[in-house]
Amino acid sequence: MAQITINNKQIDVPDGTTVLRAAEMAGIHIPRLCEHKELTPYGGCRLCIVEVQGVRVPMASCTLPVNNGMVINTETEAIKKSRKFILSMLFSERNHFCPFCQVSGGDCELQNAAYAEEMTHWPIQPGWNDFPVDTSHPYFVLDNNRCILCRRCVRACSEMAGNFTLSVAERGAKSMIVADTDIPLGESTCIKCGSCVQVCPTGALIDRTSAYQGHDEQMTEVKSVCAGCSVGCSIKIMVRDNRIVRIEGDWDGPVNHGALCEHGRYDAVTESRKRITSPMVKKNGKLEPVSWDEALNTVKEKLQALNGDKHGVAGLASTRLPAETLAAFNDLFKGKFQSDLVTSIEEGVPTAAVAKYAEGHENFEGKIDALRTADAVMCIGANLQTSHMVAGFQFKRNLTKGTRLINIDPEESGLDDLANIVIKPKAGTDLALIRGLQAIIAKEGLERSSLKIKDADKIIKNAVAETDISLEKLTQAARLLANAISPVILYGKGVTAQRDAQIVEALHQLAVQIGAEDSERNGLLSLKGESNSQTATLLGLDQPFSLNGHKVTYLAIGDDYVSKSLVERAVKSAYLVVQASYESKLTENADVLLPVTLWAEQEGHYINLDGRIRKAEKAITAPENVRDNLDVLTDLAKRMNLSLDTDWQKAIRGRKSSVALN
Ligand SMILES: Nc1nc2c(c(=O)[nH]1)N[C@H]1C(S)=C(S)[C@@H](COP(=O)(O)OP(=O)(O)OC[C@H]3O[C@@H](n4cnc5c(=O)[nH]c(N)nc54)[C@H](O)[C@@H]3O)O[C@H]1N2
Ligand SMILES: Nc1nc2c(c(=O)[nH]1)N[C@H]1C(S)=C(S)[C@@H](COP(=O)(O)OP(=O)(O)OC[C@H]3O[C@@H](n4cnc5c(=O)[nH]c(N)nc54)[C@H](O)[C@@H]3O)O[C@H]1N2
Ligand code: SF4
Ligand code: SF4
Ligand code: SF4
Ligand SMILES: [Mo]
Repeated sequence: MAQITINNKQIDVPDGTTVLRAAEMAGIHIPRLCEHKELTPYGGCRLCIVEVQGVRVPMASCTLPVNNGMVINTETEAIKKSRKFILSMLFSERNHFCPFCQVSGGDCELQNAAYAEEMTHWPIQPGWNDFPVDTSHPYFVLDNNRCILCRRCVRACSEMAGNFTLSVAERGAKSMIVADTDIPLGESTCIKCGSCVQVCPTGALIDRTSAYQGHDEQMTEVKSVCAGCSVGCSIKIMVRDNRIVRIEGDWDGPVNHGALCEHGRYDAVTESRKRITSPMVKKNGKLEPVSWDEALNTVKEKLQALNGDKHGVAGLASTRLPAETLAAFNDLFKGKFQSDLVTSIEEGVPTAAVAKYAEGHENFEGKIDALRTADAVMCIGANLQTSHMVAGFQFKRNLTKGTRLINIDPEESGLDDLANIVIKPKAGTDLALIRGLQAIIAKEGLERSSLKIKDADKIIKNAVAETDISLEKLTQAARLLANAISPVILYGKGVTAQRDAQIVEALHQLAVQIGAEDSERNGLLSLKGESNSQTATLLGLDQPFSLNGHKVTYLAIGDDYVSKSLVERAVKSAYLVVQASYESKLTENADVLLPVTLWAEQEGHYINLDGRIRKAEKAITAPENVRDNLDVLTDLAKRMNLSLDTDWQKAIRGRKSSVALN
């Protein structure tokens, strides 16, 4: 600990704390522009200068570590004067003609900093040089004329997204933010996560969809959870006039720490599917708008006519629906109707094998956080460049700092370019491969915990033969893993789609063997697909969807996308009830269509891939005549004199979880 004095206030702070952070702990705000709590301090804008007793020149507090006995002043006349001068310089370097800027009037940190110093004009004549404006990106515009070269965007791109697209070209006053080797952003390696836009303190990075749609103070901020995938990033939904204007990453999010991927940030604001706005019933081969009463009574009669036949109704629900809805759905069709086919849109592909193994090994999986400190990551059957991207960010950002990556995927994958070792085994040979790695580690004497493997040579030979990967390459991978201090094993659909709990067991054994799992941390993680896959699996909604003479099919699709293969299977059904938000090939074929809320129009709980149970909030109100997903199910049940079990917390505990729930 170090004892310091800031503005006559004494405070003890841990060694290594920066003066800026120490001041914050003491409740003292130091103005800053380039500094950001999720980014490495850079000391570029100099706005955070303070006076340190015994030091002649003002010091940038964001990069200055505390010293025991340090005496600091942040508000002396000299400091205030310097701050104004620094701001004047920043304003004069480029074009900051605020009236033309979309962030002017409340959302610009540069402008706000000037107002805080009671500045009303720029004492220095502004420069008139023209800098390039890059409009090639689908989601944002980069206007270098408004850039203050704080490099937050550059750091966000590398430290948050792990993408290293942005950098600074040229020097001094000519410096410019560029993508890759100074190519248009729209043609660059940018993965469109928008992190750079979120951190830009000025109007240099302009969000195309939300620009000029209102200032932050005119919007309601709803903290929620992204329903885009099983990572479960924390978000802030910015709403104005019942419209989602923008989605931002929540800096307090326990999984994402502010980062989002393209889907989480932009899908909701660029949605182009057509909403269903009225209940419909097929009459003479044509869907006709009807009242809710008529639609639900039609379904009720159809269901009651089944007379308890186990092949009567088949149910399928989206894994994007909240836990409350999934539990009610499960209780209605499995509990009350005793149907033999009640499942989810994912059919347990990402989760069933994991859940099966969990029956004997509850909570064997770890937390996403392990990725942030991993020095080696083995990625098997998961493409983090296209799916679960924010999970990928957590280690991609460290690949330039020594973290090593092994990518195991029979197909070309975006991760190959980033990996230290690329293994392309024959598809479906993962079990042999993992056992081979185990045997090599044992044979080389590198085990942290012995698996007591017999016949190692035979297993290794088999691995080489089955996978078609050389012994040298397998040995390289085995050594890298076994020698790591904090390894993580990540596996996805490429593995889980094989529906083989033995592969999960082998991966778990490997994790134990290399010390990825100990009392301190657990570096074994499966990617679970959609936002509520884990909930669906805990409810037992994870069998293949294969209709077998069922008379009625009830599809609670919500706002999910519908795959071709699902449509092909569903349209064969004798009678189709579709509960959905958007029109699709599936709704075209419905006999009854029930229009329902989408994720932001309803509230409810989600369990992400590492077992966090969190509530997504209602941010906007659904159009008239569109009803809540859960409401529709409860109303339907009520019409049949059934009362649904709403205790979802209890229902999900009917099965052992692969990951601790909290
Ligand atoms: N941005 C975005 N994110 C998503 C989704 C999305 O649509 N968009 N979808 C979500 C959903 S529903 C899911 S299920 C997940 C899927 O996310 P992941 O679990 O990461 O699955 P995939 O992206 O399909 O990647 C699987 C990889 O496994 C490889 N593979 C195929 N066969 C084998 C094999 O036999 N062995 C091995 N080792 N690998 C194999 C494939 O080539 C592919 O690269 O992503 C979720 N996240
Ligand atoms: N045999 C087998 N069955 C499976 C699976 C499997 O791997 N093998 N996977 C299971 C899983 S995990 C899932 S999630 C399901 C569905 O998994 P898939 O069958 O892989 O479905 P997708 O093709 O990803 O998505 C469905 C449709 O939605 C569209 N779509 C997806 N994302 C977007 C988007 O962001 N914008 C727009 N405009 N369109 C989008 C796609 O173009 C596609 O036509 O199938 C499940 N069933
Ligand atoms: S959107 Fe993401 S990947 Fe693209 S430049 Fe910005 S931070 Fe980098
Ligand atoms: S574009 Fe924005 S975030 Fe990037 S350096 Fe310029 S002002 Fe800073
Ligand atoms: S990684 Fe998944 S949860 Fe996170 S923002 Fe992207 S889609 Fe949403
Ligand atoms: Mo999925």
